[in-house]
Amino acid sequence: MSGILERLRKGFGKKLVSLHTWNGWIVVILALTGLVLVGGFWRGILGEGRVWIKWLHIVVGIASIMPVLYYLLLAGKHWKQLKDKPAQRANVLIVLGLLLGWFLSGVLLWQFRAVGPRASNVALVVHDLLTWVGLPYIIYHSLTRIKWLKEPNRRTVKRGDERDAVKDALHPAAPQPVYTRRSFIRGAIGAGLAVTIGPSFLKWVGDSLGNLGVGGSQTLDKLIENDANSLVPVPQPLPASAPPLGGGAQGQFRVYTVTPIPTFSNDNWSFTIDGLVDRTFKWDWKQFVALKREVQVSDFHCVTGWSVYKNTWEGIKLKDLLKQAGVKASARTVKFYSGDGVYTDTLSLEQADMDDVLVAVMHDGKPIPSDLGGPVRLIVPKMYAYKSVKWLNRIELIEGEHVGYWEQRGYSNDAWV
Ligand SMILES: Nc1nc2c(c(=O)[nH]1)N[C@H]1C(S)=C(S)[C@@H](COP(=O)(O)O)O[C@H]1N2
Ligand SMILES: [Mo]
Repeated sequence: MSGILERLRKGFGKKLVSLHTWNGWIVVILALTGLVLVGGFWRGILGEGRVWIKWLHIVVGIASIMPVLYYLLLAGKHWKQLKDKPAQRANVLIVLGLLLGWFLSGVLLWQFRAVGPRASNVALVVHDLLTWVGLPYIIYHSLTRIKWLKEPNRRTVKRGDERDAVKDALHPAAPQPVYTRRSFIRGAIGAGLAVTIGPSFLKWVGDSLGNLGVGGSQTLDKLIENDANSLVPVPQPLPASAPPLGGGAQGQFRVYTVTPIPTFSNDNWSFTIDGLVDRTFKWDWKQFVALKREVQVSDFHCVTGWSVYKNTWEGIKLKDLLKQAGVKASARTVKFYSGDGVYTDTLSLEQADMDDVLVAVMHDGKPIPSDLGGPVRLIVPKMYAYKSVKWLNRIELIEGEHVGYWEQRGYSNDAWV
């Protein structure tokens, strides 16, 4: 009888151990793929490979519910076993909470189109928050449970230990270690994590409170408030822009840039159309804001999965600019330059002829702030936003082809949403 019980108990223990191992590997895969997905560094190196990593993250993320469900089947018994171990019970609850939270927010992110921008923005903040809290917790949990740390006896100096008493007698001045080696290493691991992750964590908390829209679209307001550009005159919105025809953008822009954010004033800003055109133009700001603008409402999609819906953009139709300059018959490609000196992209002449491609000057009735590519950025609603060159200041008509910044790094040249 007791033999059977013993065997059952052992089987149960084995199940828990293998569950723990599986879960550990799933967390490792999700953590690595997740960090690669948010890291700007990897964005550049991986290019299109990112799409695969994203799918791996989603598929493994969905699969991660299996060990949780399996555990829940065993949970009653395990819970009883942990009756006298409150720390272990707390650990179980924390880990379950993390896994379920990651899973649920992850599903919302995966289904961001279906659930809409508000839910997916909240989900992103929750997913990030759990990662910021959960990952250090799990790293700490794993590091402090490495085997040799669990065998402290040889390394621990215990008060009242006879040998120590003798030692103390022989060397009365010898300092008494206050901490055991194990607690020292735990403390060091904790402090190391706090120092390496702490500052970014605090910055992230600030940013995400803004992203949650505490007090309206605070982040956008803040970006506008912190506009580093100083161009006069300030463009005046058309009636369709103020109040914005689209009713105000829904969602939050993530500020993306591959360079430091450039700053413009009347002295260093101009807008050029050149290359294979009949008439080359070089406008200064005053001339440029006098050009005829139009208003459009459109959605903005980054390939990395976030969108901002119902933006009311005001600007000059690319089509009109090209008509004004007169495109030569030998031209095939429209090349866009950013004032950051690095970023470029292209459209074919046919794509550039689409009615909704806009050289935008205003967003929701206000000048586009420097962080979001102001004073002038390109908007190509039917394509992913990497086509939307920020700080646009030159359009060149060229004969051949040109491979844009992200296209050189693996993104498709046709960026249709
Ligand atoms: N000059 C420049 N333009 C750019 C980028 C950039 O890094 N530099 N990033 C592109 C990408 S990938 C996206 S998603 C959008 C992001 O616009 P936002 O920073 O205003 O949110 O700008 C696009 N245009
Ligand atoms: Mo993007």
